[in-house]
Amino acid sequence: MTPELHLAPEVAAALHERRAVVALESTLITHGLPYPANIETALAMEAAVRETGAIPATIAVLKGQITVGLTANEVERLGAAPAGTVRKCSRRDFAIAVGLNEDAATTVAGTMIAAHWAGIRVFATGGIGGVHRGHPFDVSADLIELGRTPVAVVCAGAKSILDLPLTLEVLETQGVPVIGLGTTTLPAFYTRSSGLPIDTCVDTAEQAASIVAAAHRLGLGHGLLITVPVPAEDELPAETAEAAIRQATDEAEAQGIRGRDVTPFVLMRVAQLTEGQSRRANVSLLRNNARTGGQIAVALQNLR
Ligand code: PSU
Ligand code: MN
Repeated sequence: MTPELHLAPEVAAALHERRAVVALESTLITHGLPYPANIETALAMEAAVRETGAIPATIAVLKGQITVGLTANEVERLGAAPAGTVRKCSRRDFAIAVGLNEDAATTVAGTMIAAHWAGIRVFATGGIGGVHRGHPFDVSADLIELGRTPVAVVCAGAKSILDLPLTLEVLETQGVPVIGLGTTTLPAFYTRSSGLPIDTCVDTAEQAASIVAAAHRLGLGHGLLITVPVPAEDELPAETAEAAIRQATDEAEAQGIRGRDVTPFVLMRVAQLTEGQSRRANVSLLRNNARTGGQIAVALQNLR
C-alpha cells in the first residue's frame, strides 16, 4: 500500500471487519457545487450512506496525504477554500499534490484510484466526466480509469454538457459495463433519460452487487458504471437543461476555456442559468446515489 495513504480510524476498522464502505469524491465539493451547498451536500451524502448501514469515506489529498475518510471539519475546510485554490486531482495530479504536500480534491478517476488502494469497491457520486461536445479529443480521465481500476461507480450518468453517444463509445472501448438500476437508458444527470441504450438493466441493489462480485471474481481489472436516474419528482425539464447547457458550452468556447477548467466552468454556468431548479435536482440525485451506493455495498458484503 502506498505510504501516503491515510485511512480514517472508522474506515480502517470497517474494512478490517469486512463491513460495507462507500467512497465519496471531493471535486464535487471544491469544483462542482457552490459554498455552502457543497458542504451541506457532502455531509448529507455521508448521512445517506450511513442510513443503509454502510460507512462513508470521503476522499481527498490533505497536505500531501491521500486521506480516505475525511472528518466533518476537513470537509468544511475544503468546501470553504476560495474557488480555484484547491487542485483538482485526477490520475496525473497525485504525484504533484503528494510531492508538494498540497490539498487536492479527487475527481472520479482520482477517487477510484484511492478507493482501490484502500480496498473499497463501491463509490457514489453525481455525474462522471466524458467526451466533450465538439472536442472529441477532450476525453475525461474518468473513462480511462473506469477501464483499468476495479471500482463500481454509482452515478446519475453524465450531464449532456458532454457528448453522451461518444462517451458510451469510449466506455465500450475501455471495456466498462454500463448498468442501469431501474433504467434501460443512460440517465443524463438532471433528466432521467438520454434515450441512449445501455448494456443491461437490473431492478435491485442485490443484482447490481452480484455483477460487481462477478467482475471481481473474473479479475479483468475494469471498473463498472452503475447508473441511477434522478428521482422523478426532482427531475429538470429536458428543454431547461438543454438550453442552459448549450449557452454554457458556447460561452466556454467563446472565452477560450480549456482542459481541466472546462467542466467546472460549465457546471457553474448551468447552475447560474437554471437558478434553483438545477440545484434541487443536483442535491436530490447526489443523496439518492449515496443511498444506492450504500445498499449495493451492503449487498456486496452479504454475498461474501
Ligand atoms: N460532472 C458533474 N459534477 C462534477 C464533475 C463532473 O456533473 O463535479 C467532476 C467530477 O469530479 C469528475 C470531473 O470526475 O468533474 C471530471 O472532470 P474532467 O472533465 O476535467 O475530467
Ligand atoms: Mn478534460
